[in-house]
Amino acid sequence: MTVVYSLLQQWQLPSSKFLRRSSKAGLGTHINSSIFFRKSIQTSTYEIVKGSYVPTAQPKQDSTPKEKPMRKLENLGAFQKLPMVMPSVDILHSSLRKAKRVSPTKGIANIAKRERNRGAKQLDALMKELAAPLRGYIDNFPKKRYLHPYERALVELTIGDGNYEEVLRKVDSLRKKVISFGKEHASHCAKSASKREAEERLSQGMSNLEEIFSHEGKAVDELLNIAKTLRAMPVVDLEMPTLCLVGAPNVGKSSLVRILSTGKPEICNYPFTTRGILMGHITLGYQHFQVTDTPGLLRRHDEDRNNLEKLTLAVLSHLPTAILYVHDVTGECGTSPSDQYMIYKDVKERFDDHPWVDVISKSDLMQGSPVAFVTEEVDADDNEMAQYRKMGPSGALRVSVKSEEGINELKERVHGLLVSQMDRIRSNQEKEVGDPGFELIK
Ligand SMILES: Nc1nc2c(ncn2[C@@H]2O[C@H](COP(=O)(O)OP(=O)(O)OP(=O)(O)O)[C@@H](O)[C@H]2O)c(=O)[nH]1
Ligand SMILES: [Mg+2]
Repeated sequence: MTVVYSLLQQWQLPSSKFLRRSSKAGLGTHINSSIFFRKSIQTSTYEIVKGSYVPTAQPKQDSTPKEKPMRKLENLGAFQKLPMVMPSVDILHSSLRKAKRVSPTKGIANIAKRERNRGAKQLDALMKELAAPLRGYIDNFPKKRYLHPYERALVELTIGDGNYEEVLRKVDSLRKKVISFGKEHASHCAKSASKREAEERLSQGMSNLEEIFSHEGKAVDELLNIAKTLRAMPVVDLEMPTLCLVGAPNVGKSSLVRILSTGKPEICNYPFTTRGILMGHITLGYQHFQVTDTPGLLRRHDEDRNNLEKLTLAVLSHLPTAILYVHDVTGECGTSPSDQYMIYKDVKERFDDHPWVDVISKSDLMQGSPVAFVTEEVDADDNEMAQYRKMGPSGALRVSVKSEEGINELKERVHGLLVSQMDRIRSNQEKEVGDPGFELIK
């Protein structure tokens, strides 16, 4: 199985660019001192007034992260670009460590003034160190609506409908809370009347921010797990022909994936062994192809389908795949041939434009007398179904992974199918190049 983890991305703190700020001239003994702030505290809205660190009125800025301009994502791969999320406890400890290292502005002789200056600066720093990574996540996790439809379906079906947005919303609400409480505590501390009061207010502010972050930081940990899950999704290359195995549960799809490709999915004699989209590869000569194994489909309406079945339909709907449809007419899989026929008709009708090959699996079990479902009630008038029950759809190839019957021929057919898929991809690309999508002004 190819599962690509993006290990290269780094969790990004704001760059360590320094910003030079001048203290307000003409006030106190330290009038000409210059203060260097790290970028993470560069937007500080404080100034030195009579030796104290005091918040100033600033033009109000909307601190809500701006939504990035709409981008049309026609390619897959958004999950490999997700930012690395730090565990909330690590963000908290590193922020506390950095904030405690912030020293008071040089040149303040008065002890009380120095202490409140230190307290306000440390609280300000803690607030910004805690909020900066959260803002990075909000900005860099893509909005669901800008994802490729296939990746959007993966988010909905694997993370749970609405959960992705909900977790990002909780992270943003934590960020806003940290900023609001941080500002309040820093301002409170800057107004302390004595050294002792400044120390107490600093300690109170620190514990309050720490408590908020410890309590609500689990949203960050949830985001970390979401990113892990999404990054572990198989990587699909839209330009490489892809064979997709489809059929009812337990018909032998994964067994064929193992024989045809590098994919090594789990095989068991119960339905829904395959619980996600798995990817294998086939190399024939110099040509490379992808193979996806999918969860089985049952005979039922779309609104009753489980998320595993929906994943299969998402692959067929959003990826340009060739279909290898697997039928088990022995009924050994647990789904009757009549039900398989109905599922097949439905899928065939919906995805008829995909290159397609039908195989009847488990041919070794068909050697003797027909195994199962001979007593199954059949509508005598439905000849097509009667035919299907005996030998599957017309033109289907009989194969067995046990006796290896038909496997070589299957490989040849699959190769032919994938080469025709490759031609389709190329001709689509040529059409796109020929049609730039805008009119040239002569
Ligand atoms: N006799 C026989 N059994 C087979 C053959 N192919 C698969 N099986 C068995 O059928 C059962 C199901 O095989 P899988 O490959 O897991 O089927 P699947 O369609 O991937 O199943 P789900 O992932 O649950 O949808 C297993 O017990 C396999 O050993 C075959 O050619 N002959
Ligand atoms: Mg399977």
